[in-house]
This record gives sequence, C-alpha cells and structure tokens, in this order.
Amino acid sequence: MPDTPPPDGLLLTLQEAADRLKVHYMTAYRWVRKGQELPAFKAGGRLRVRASELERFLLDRQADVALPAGSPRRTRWAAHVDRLHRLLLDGRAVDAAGLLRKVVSDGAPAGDVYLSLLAPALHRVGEDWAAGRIGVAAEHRATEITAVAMARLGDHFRRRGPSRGVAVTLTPPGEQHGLGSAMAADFMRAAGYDVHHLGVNVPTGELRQFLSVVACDVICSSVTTPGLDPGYYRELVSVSRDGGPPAVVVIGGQGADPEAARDAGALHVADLRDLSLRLDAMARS
Ligand code: B12
Repeated sequence: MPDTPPPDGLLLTLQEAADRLKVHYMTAYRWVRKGQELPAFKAGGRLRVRASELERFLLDRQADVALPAGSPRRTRWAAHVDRLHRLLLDGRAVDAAGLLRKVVSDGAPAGDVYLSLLAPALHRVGEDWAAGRIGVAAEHRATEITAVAMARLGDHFRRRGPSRGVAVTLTPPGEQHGLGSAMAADFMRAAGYDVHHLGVNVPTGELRQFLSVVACDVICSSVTTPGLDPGYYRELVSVSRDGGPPAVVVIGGQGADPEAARDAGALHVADLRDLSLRLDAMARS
C-alpha cells in the first residue's frame, strides 16, 4: 500500500481508499454512509473517492486522535496546525471552530491555542499569500474565521480577583494587522488587568485624548508591519507620561524594532507568555 499521497485529481475506488486509510473496506463504507465523514460519489456504478478529499479526511483523523483526553502536554500542535491551516484555506469556519473546541476541551490552555495553533496557522496563510497561492480575499476569510474563534475563546482569559491595573492595547497608526493586539488584550486580561482594547490604526493624538479621560497603567502596542518610524515609540512614551503617573509602554509583534523601543524608554516583549512576568519584574524594580 503506497504511503505517498496519490495525485490530487485522481479518483480512487473505495477499496483503494480503505487501503490508504489502513481500514477494512466495510469501515470505509460506513464512513461514506454516514454522510459528511468520507465524501464519495457513484461513477460507473461504483463508489469513488477523490484523492484530495481522502487526504483531507486522513489529516483530520490524525488530528482527531492526536490528543488523548486530559493530557495537554501531549498535544500534537504540528498536526493541529496542519489541520487548521487547511480549514482556514478552505474557509471551513464551522470545522475550524470545532477543532479549537476539541483541543481546548482536551485540556490545552487557551493561551497555548493562541500561540501554538492560531498564530502559526496564520503565519502559514501569510506564506501562501506571499507565494501567490491564495489571494487577498481568501487571506481575509482566514483572518475573519480566526477572529471569531478568538472571540469564542475570550472567556478563558478572564480572571477573578482584585484588578492589577488598567491596560490599553492597540496598534500604531497605519497598522492594520489586529490579531496580535487582540491576543495581547486577552493575555493582559488573564494577568488580571482591566483592558481597553482599542484595536487597529490608532492615531497617537487620539490616544492622548483617550488617556486624559481613562487613566491607565500599561499601554501595549502591537507592531506587525516592519519599518515603522521609530519616532512612534518616542511619541507613545511621551503620551504615557502626560498628566498622572506614567504608564509602562510595552512594544511587541513581529514587526517591532526592539532597539528603537528600548531607546525610546519602552519595554520590548517578544513573547506574550512573558508579558505579565516582565511587567511584574518592572513593577518590583
Ligand atoms: C491577516 C494578514 C493581513 C490582514 C490583517 C487583517 C487583520 N484584521 O488583522 C490585512 C489584509 C489587512 C493585511 C495587510 C497587509 N499585510 Co499582512 N498579513 C496577514 C497575516 C496573514 C496574518 C497576520 C496575523 O494576524 N498573524 C497572527 C498573529 C497573532 O501573529 P503575530 O503578529 O506574529 O503575533 C504574535 C507575536 O508577534 C506576538 N505579538 C503580537 N503583538 C504583540 C504585542 C505585544 C505587546 C506582545 C508582548 C507580543 C505580541 O504574539 C503573537 C502570538 O504569538 C500575516 C502573516 C504573518 N506572518 O503573520 C501577513 C503579513 C504580516 N502581511 C504582510 C504584508 C506585506 C501586508 C501588506 C503590506 C500587504 C499589502 N501590500 O497591502 C498590508 C499592510 C497593511 C498595513 N498597513 O498594516 C507581510 C509582512 C511582510 C514583512 N515582514 O514585511 C506578512 C508577514 C505576509 C507575508 N508572509 O509576506 N495583512
């Protein structure tokens, strides 16, 4: 039985499909009879399975059995990333939501789902776009599916107990990539902050005005597109020192310039997992 996938356009008999799936013919037949499970159709009086659909089914099943319930450390992120990436490209929002629900209900923390599943899957979508394999519309669809999934996971980041302060999350003027700042908002909530998530493309003057009304302790700015004017970091730090006690400015994101951030007096944090510890360390010092 071949282990290399058959060419995408090929039509297989049900026996050939069962062989590739390493199951008995009758098992494959049951999966077909159950409807959506293994897509097949009749041609020339025999059941046929498209090779591309068979490969997708195989990938889905590998991910399904990847994680025994209750053992989050055994989460096979690579398999989940493969599957989610596929679902995002195909626009299968319901299946993507189902996958995330399953991974969380099997014990993976929602924060890990963000960092080890959603972000890498989107990075791959970006590679597909950059290589011309998908267009902007398909990329937008993938982002929207992810944003909805994140909204559903939002409750996992809520923390009871006394507030540790007020945080504002946003992206710089002109920066349209919003998921990094939305993730930062959730991580700050999980760390016990009351968060005002301002979203993307926030003019610094408007932020200054906002902060004259809402006192805040931490400002988290997410930079995705590289080449941002370093003057932005200085401006943000100046805004943070207007009026009352200064807020800590945190800069993160794949397009952030760590040196320019530090030179401006901001804290550069690359990994959201470190965010709360770095803020604690700063408060202590
Ligand atoms: C979706 C997307 C878009 C969407 C965004 C929609 C939206 N609502 O967000 C749209 C269509 C608007 C878009 C536009 C563009 N995009 Co775009 N986009 C992407 C894509 C596919 C996903 C972005 C994303 O959400 N990633 C998931 C997040 C969660 O990952 P992350 O940003 O790395 O964040 C992680 C860390 O960096 C960190 N983090 C992030 N923020 C913060 C903040 C703090 C405080 C901390 C501590 C940590 C932290 O934590 C996160 C989790 O690990 C990326 C691919 C990629 N590599 O990400 C390309 C990508 C970023 N885009 C790219 C480009 C080129 C563009 C455009 C210039 C295209 C164009 N010619 O118009 C424009 C620029 C628009 C602008 N002015 O901002 C390039 C950038 C290449 C580069 N390095 O120069 C990428 C990398 C695609 C690619 N492979 O080429 N894009």
